[in-house]
Amino acid sequence: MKFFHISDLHIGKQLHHYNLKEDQRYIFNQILEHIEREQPKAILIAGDIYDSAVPSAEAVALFDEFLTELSQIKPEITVLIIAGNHDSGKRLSYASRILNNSRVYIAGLPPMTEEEHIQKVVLEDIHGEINFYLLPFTKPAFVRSFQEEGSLTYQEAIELLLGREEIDTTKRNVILSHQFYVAGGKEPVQSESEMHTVGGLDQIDISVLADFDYAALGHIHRPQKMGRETVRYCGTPLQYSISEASDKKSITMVTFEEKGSTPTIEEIPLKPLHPVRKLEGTLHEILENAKASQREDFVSITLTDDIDPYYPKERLEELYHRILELRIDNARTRKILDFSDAEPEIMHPKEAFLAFFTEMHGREMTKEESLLMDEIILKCQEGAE
Ligand SMILES: [Mn+2]
Repeated sequence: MKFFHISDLHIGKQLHHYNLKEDQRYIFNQILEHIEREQPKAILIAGDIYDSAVPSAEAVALFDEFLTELSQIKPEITVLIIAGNHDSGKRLSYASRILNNSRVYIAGLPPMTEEEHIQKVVLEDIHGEINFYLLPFTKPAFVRSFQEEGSLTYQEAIELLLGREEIDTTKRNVILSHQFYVAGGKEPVQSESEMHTVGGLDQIDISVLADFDYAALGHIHRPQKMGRETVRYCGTPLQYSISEASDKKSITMVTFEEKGSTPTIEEIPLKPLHPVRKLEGTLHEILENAKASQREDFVSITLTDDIDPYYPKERLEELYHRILELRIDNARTRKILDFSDAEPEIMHPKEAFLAFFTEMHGREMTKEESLLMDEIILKCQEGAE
């Protein structure tokens, strides 16, 4: 059986104030094309469907569009969805029982009462059944009702929930989970667009997943295996921060044969509409090397000119239409950073401007310029009164 593993769609997310709707639609269409080509039996979406617990109408419409198109191109596909830490489990599972009729299974919240269990979806192939366990993002507080006294760690909460299930290890078992997993104390490689608790309290060792032949993880935005090949974060479908500029995004495709055999795992590359790039150099170098083909890309530019260039943003904007940030890294900005802890000093406006002018131009003001500045400051002060 072949299935796709994706996660952390973060529909509705903005990248430095840029709306990513078109970028997200573009990437969903690519995922749909790969589904048509590869014909997986299921698609697993391991949490963080939306970027916020209360997604915008636009975000909900975009996910609806994706599911609708999916059901048109491949009506028999099974869609397995869990909530992530960014989602509201309750909202996400709205109408989930009706959706089961369309083979869409959504687990918003983990079991919270004695009667409830982790949602299990059984699919079949020529080798028999595969059990898919849908474990949404879980906080220790969610499972409080199972615990008489004392508080649980994240690790204990997940152990408790998995311990309540009778997992038939003679069959193939797959889990969808959205947590911060570590492998023997080794943390996953992270990026700036994730969010987890400080101090590592949310860490869970992958040993809790020992009964599963494959763990489809969400939460960490870089694709990577955790410990063994079959415990994997698939990563986001798009670059969601500048720190992900060199990341290659992909769909993780898993093909299972009989129980006990190693599944085949492939990463199908996804190509963004507007890649995120980091550029560094003097203004002249960057203007000189700008490629027309990258004009629409998201760029983070670091200028290294010794003397701060004049109106750099305006000049760069002629060649790059989506500038995420513009930084200046030279002796002056480094000097400012070095002293950034010091108490700010309040200077006379003229004095402050003189210092600024000298830094910008690398020379003192002429007598004429200085007199002109006196006049300007006087006018400003009169105007303020
Ligand atoms: Mn996420």
